[in-house]
Amino acid sequence: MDEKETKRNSKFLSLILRHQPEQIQVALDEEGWLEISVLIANAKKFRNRDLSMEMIHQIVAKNDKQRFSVSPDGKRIRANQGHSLNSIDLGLEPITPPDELFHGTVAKFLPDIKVSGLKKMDRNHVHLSANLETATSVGARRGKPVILSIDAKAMTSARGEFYLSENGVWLTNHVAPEFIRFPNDRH
Ligand code: HQG
Repeated sequence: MDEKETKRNSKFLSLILRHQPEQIQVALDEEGWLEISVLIANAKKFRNRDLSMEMIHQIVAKNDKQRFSVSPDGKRIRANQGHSLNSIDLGLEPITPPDELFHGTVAKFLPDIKVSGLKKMDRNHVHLSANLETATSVGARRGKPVILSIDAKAMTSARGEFYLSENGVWLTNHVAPEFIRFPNDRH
């Protein structure tokens, strides 16, 4: 698989494992797992896409953001985060976050975020990161990045819960505006 094909297949796995498994007539289990053999067979049958066990293991191992995991027995695969299917519960336990987390977005969303906070939008969680670089590249997907700082410590004290995905993305259900510091806020 060359780099282009790897990327194309990785996007296909994201589509099936996060958003639309029905595209190849499969269902994920409640924690998001799918049998790799079924994935390969149905990708061929319904999309005429040639995947192999080796290619899938290569994508899982090399993926730039470690988006996927293979089960300990090597038979199943799931996306580590980013789902829009609300039937999926990754089974993550709440964990104490660093005092400060970051979220990268763009200016046009700020008026809404100032009023209603950070919402999950089409995904199952709000995605946050522990470092500025990641937040900057997440925001840059949509234009000039604007970085919001999240007072995770205060949110935790207020009983907010955080989860850490297998690939290091911090997840929560909602961030209320009072826990967000906007770039032009005085401090
Ligand atoms: C914004 C990628 C208006 C939010 C990335 C974001 C990440 C609001 C957009 C992962 C809002 C949702 C997630 C509100 C939030 N009003 N806009 N109240 N609250 N927003 O893609 O965090 O490559 O669902 O700021 O790297 O951008 O897919 O979330 O701009 O890790 O693996 O609504 O997706 O990872 O967009 O990105 P998204 P995100 P992958």
